[in-house]
Amino acid sequence: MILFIADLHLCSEEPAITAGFLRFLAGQAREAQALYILGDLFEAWIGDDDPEPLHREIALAIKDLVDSGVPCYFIHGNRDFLVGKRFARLSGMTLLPEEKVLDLYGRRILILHGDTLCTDDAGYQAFRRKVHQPWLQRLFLTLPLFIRKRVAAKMRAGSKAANSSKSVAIMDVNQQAVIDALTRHQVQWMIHGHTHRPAIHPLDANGQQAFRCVLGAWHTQGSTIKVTPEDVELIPFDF
Ligand code: LP5
Ligand code: MN
Repeated sequence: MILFIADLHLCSEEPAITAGFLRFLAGQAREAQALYILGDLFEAWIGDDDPEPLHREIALAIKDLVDSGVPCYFIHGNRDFLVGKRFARLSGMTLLPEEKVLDLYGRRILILHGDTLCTDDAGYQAFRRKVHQPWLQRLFLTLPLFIRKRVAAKMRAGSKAANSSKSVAIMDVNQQAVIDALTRHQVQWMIHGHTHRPAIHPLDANGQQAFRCVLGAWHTQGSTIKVTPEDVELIPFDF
């Protein structure tokens, strides 16, 4: 059994979510053969050198899971795309590229955060191209922490303001982008997060039955996708 989660948005202001994640790591995750975290584990990430105690607590809890024999993999989200090698080493997680195909019990599954599928959101895609430039990220990471915190807060405020005037449809995935991704990787399954609209959507991709599985965000409940030899299940659970 393989587990997938995304969009926990951990931060020190939401201790109930952190507690729920720590229970998940010490409990149901121990039964898994692997755990995949598909982005936005953290509410915002401004560099591995941020001394925020929560980050160390989370890293050590993940490390404990990895040391117990459950490998843990991470794909960056749009909030924590700056998670780097230092945090990966501390937590024992393996960082994956933004799209990865897994072969699980004979089922090929594309995994990704999901933001790249939201191609109708031109404003976001332009923003993403900018902040994904390696030179800009390197420059950002050289800034003093208090300045990085201010920039991140400005971005979060800008994002909230922009989202309030965007339609629900614009902020969901674009159907053609989904089909293109399935076609590019020659798969009939994908698992992603980001949209916070948990569901398993059957769809037709080039005349073939395909499935798009969307993880839920962790607000008042946890959300996980469980892949077994028989099934792919979306499971909400209490903290
Ligand atoms: O995150 P969420 O759910 O609010 O909305 C996302 C998209 N927004 C983002 C922006 C993030 O929230 C910001 C995270 C910052 C953390 C790390 C800082 C590291 C900086 C590194 C620099 C190299 O991802 C949102 C989508 C939505 O998902 C749904 O898909 O719509 O996209 C936007 O809101 C983008 C806007 O359209 C334009 C962005 C305005 C940002 C203003 C920038 C001001 C910068 C000032 C800097 C001095
Ligand atoms: Mn996201």
